[in-house]
Parts: sequence; structure tokens; C-alpha cells
Amino acid sequence: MSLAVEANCDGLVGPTHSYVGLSPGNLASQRNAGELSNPRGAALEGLSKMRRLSDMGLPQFVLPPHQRPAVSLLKSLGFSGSDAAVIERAWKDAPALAAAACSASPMWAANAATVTPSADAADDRVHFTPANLLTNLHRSLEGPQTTRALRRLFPDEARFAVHDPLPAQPHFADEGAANHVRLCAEHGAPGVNLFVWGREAWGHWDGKFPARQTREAFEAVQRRHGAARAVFPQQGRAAIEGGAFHNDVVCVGTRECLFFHELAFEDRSGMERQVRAAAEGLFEPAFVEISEADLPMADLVASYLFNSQLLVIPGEDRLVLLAPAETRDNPRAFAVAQSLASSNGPIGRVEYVDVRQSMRNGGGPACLRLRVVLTEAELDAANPAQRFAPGLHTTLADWITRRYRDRLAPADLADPDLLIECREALDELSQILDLGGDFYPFQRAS
Ligand code: SUG
Repeated sequence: MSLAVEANCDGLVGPTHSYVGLSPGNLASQRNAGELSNPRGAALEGLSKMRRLSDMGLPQFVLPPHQRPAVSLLKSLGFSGSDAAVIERAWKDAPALAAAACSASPMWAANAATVTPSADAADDRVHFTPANLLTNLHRSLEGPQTTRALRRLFPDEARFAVHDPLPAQPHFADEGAANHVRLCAEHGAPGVNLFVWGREAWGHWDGKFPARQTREAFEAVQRRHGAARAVFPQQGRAAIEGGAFHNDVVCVGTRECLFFHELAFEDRSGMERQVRAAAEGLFEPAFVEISEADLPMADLVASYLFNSQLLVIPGEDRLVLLAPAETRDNPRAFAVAQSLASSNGPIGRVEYVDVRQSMRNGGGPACLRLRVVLTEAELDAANPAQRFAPGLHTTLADWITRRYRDRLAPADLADPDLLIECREALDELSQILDLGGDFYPFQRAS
């Protein structure tokens, strides 16, 4: 077994962060549609969270925002002329398409890809399958640029395999690591991989809200990666109906601990049996389950208790749960968090972090990061300019403060000046993070 750490790769919030109500089944996104957003505040909140983890001694990386507005989408749908003309026409004739082209959704890096560490992969490389995110139009734009971003961050093909996204067919609807959990004795040891799916490709889905992940998508990811000890539990239908559009809204796991809500899995005891069988001889799984009586779904979704980062902190035996501030604000969720910390279980402490701008779009602390377990040699092979450190924090905070607006109404997304501001900002960022002069489509076009 090699020594390994869990690195967090957080999506930097982009300058078009807005509340447009693009995600059915994501109750926060629906409720806050039309509100004023604060892109600068959102990006600084995300940056502070990265700083917090980096200060805890955990490796942290920055994933760059994507180019938005995605004028190429609008052009492919028949709008023509200069970029400014395309945006103006699209907002007049097809505002839903224009809004989708402006979303800053790549910030939710838990949906960027599914990751298999080398300890679990058939060929000893770290494998990534970028998610095709095809259930929602605005998110379906992300796959190709995410692929480019992961190849830039993890360039060494002898150590890293960044696959293409799965075919863009409803059969293979894939939302990445938000529906994947890895349990293990310690990060570098062989793990058990839970691939949690919402519907079967050839089945009939009649839920009120979309089931975004198919079983067949995850079976393909598992085959591509050669991911060992895989189990495929079904998401609870009641959880999806209650607003848990990804499994990470009702479940989080790290090391031997699976922390989840009673309604998270359709067949809860079947899940436990399969995980125990896969972990046999490796580690004893710890199932920490919270009942619907203690935390009803409505409070779960309002508080996002399970959308926390469950962390192994150097020098600490028990795990630390980094929960959103909304958990502290919700009396029932707060009581559950308090009882976790005072019981003798695997979670020793709960801390809170303010990512309220992201939360209003249904993205908590766990949504903002992609976890990548890396050996020391793999860690050293990642792009050093994207590694978070106090110096990079200062540089990025200055860049955000200069480049981002602090208020954005949905109607402002139609402003042609915003397009120019975004491109200038991203051009500068590509230098800060050493992404090369051809990272963004607009750089390749000029
Ligand atoms: O896909 N929200 C995202 C939130 C993703 C949360 N990620 C995880 N649970 N891992 C989504 O629903 C809202 C955008 C808008 O409405 O403007 C949005 O896309």
C-alpha cells in the first residue's frame, strides 16, 4: 500500500454566477430564480473555503471557471452575427437558451468527473471520466472543457488517464462524483466504490423530478477505470422526490465511515450487505444513519447537512465534518450535528463554512469540490500553478476583486459588456494558473 492523500479540487466560481432557476428538482435553484446574485462574493466564499482546507494541511487545487456566455451554443442553435449580436438576439427570442449559455455551473466540481484512485484501478493509474451532465442543458455544456481542464491539471499520461465523457445519450446520463462514494481503511489502501444510480437506462422513470444518473453510465465508468470492489446501490426514490437530485445531498463517506439519511438508498439493507461483502478482509465499515424522524427530508434539504466535506485531518484520529452554515441555522440539523460530535462514532467534530451564494443554487461545500486520492508522486505530477497556497490566495482574491461584479440580476446577463469582462478576466486567469494561451475557446479563435 502506498501513502496517499485526498486532494480537493475546487471549482472557482465564474463571473456569471446567477440565479436563473435552471435545475428542476433542485429546490434552491427553483426558489431563488430571479434573485440578485453576487459573483464576487461567491468567488471569495469559495476561495476562503479552499484556504480553510489548505490551512488544515490538506492538498487543495483550483479548477478554472469555463468560458461563459457560451456563444458557441447559441451559434450552433442558429443565432448569427457578432458575439454581441448573438447574445442580444438570443435574449430577445429564446431567453431560456440564453440563460443556459450563461450559467456558472462548472463551479460545482463534484459533478466534474468520477475518479478512481490508482489503488483501485486495474492499471495503477488515476482514472477520470468527465461527466456528460446531459440531464440539464446548461450543465451539458461542461464535459469538453472539463476534460481539457483535467488534462491540464493532471498532464502525465503515465500516471493519469483522463477519458472522454460517456456518449451524450440519455442511457448514459452521468453526473460524476456527486453520486460516487469511496470507503477504505485509509486513503492509499484498496477501497470499496459505491456507484449510486437513480434510474436504469431501459427502465421507465416516472418520478416527479429527473433521476440524473443511470446505472448503465456508472457500469461503463467502472469498466473503463477497472475500478475494483464496485457496488451499485440505487438512490432512494423518496430522496429524489424530496429534492435530493444527487446522492451527495443525502450521503457522504470517507475512510470507513458512510454517513447517510434513512431515505438515501432504495434498498438500505441490501446496500449495507454489499458494502460489507466488498470490504471483507480490508476494513470494517461504519454506517452512521440519520432517521427521517430526527431529520425530515425538508430540513435535510434546507440544511444540506450531508453535503458536507468529511475530512481526514493530519494528526487527528476522528473525522471532521465541514458543514454549510445553513446546518447551524436549522435547529433539527444542528441537533443532529451536535449529537454526532458528542457520540463516540467516527465523526469527532463538526465545523461550519459559509458558502451561501452557492447554496442558493443548491450547491454546498461538498458540491464545490472534486476529491482525488493521490500518492505523493501523483501529487507532485499535478500542475503546480493550480496548487492552492497563501500566495495564490492573495493573487486570486485580488483578481476576483478587480474583475468580478458584486451584483448581477438575471437581466444583466444580456449585457454585451459582461462578455468582454468575462473574457478579459479568464485571459488573465489562464496566465495566473499557467493554463497555456489556448485553454479557452476564445483564445483559440483569436
Ligand atoms: O446541478 N445547480 C446545480 C447544483 C449542483 C450541486 N452539486 C452537487 N450536489 N454535487 C445543479 O442543479 C443551478 C443553476 C441555476 O439555476 O441557475 C444549478 O445548476
